[in-house]
Amino acid sequence: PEPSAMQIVSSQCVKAFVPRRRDAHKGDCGKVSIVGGDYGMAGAVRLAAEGCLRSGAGLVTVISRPEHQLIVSATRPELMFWGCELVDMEVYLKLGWASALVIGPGLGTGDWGYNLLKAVDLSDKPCVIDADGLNQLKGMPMRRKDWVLTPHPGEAARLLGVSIEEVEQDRFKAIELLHEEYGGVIVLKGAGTLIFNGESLTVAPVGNPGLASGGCGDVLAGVIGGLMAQGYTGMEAACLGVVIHGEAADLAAKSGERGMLASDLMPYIRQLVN
Ligand code: NPW
Ligand code: AMP
Ligand code: MG
Repeated sequence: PEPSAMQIVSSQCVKAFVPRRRDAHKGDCGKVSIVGGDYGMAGAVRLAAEGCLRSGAGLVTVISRPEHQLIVSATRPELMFWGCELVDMEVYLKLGWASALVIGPGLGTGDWGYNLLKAVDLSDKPCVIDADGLNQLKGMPMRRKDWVLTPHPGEAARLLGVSIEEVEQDRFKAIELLHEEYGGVIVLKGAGTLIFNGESLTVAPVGNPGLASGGCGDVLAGVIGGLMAQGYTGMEAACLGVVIHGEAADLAAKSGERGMLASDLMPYIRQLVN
């Protein structure tokens, strides 16, 4: 894409939100299944799921290791939970129930995560692929129009088989190559996040170094998935999601960038989608 044709999204676009319909019910505000959280990374899927709820999704189910039920349900009882040891029919039912899927936060790079990613692909639902979902994607013959991939420069480098420095030296080239290879909408994260769907290239000059802490990217994946489930296209959800996430960080940074946590974004995400 030509950098000169780049559009800029900022806080203006979050004003696009209209109030919920007065007769809305949870079933028509979007259902999302969020898949991830291998051993040691329950927090990633838990944060993505709360980001998703705070973006306005009506119902959110976490699919994770059975051992993670207590921590997820006890710390956010609004979430539903399905413990997955092996990918069986129940997992396909939980994926089929959703209007959009998010896979990757804390998914891990082992067989458990690989099999879940294959199940998400078979389910044929609009989806967000983040974190270890992207690491697992490398080498899989998958390419879709209706997915949003959210790599940070490290994940982008792995997907392209180049160094992080090469990605950062020419982020426009990197996002173009990622789109060529994988299709859909690519969100190349980092200061000045780029978003590209093969036609239009957008930059989001939002957010701040307070976001440079574990879990912030997981929240973004949940927000984008929540917006897709509420009817936004992948490109709309990616642009809106990145702006909401970055603006939330800018509001949270009023108490300081250093020491900001992914959880600190939640109340501001809610504020920005209303
Ligand atoms: P370097 O060499 O350190 O400078 P990984 P991860 C690079 C889960 N999490 N600009 C960075 O470079 C995730 O969801 C769980 C440039 C490094 O090489 C994943 O499933 C949490 N370089 C899993 O952990 C909270 C950048 O990328 C590499 C960059 C692994 O994800 C944390 C790091 O990436 C985490 O979210 C930038 N802007 N950003 C939990 N609470 O459960 C990154 N890099 O190896 O894919 O590790 O991103 O931590
Ligand atoms: P992850 O590396 O997956 O946890 O994602 C980190 C999130 O924080 C992404 O949305 C990045 O774009 C954002 N982020 C990290 N550092 C900065 C920064 N210095 N300025 C703006 N956004 C950032
Ligand atoms: Mg991440």
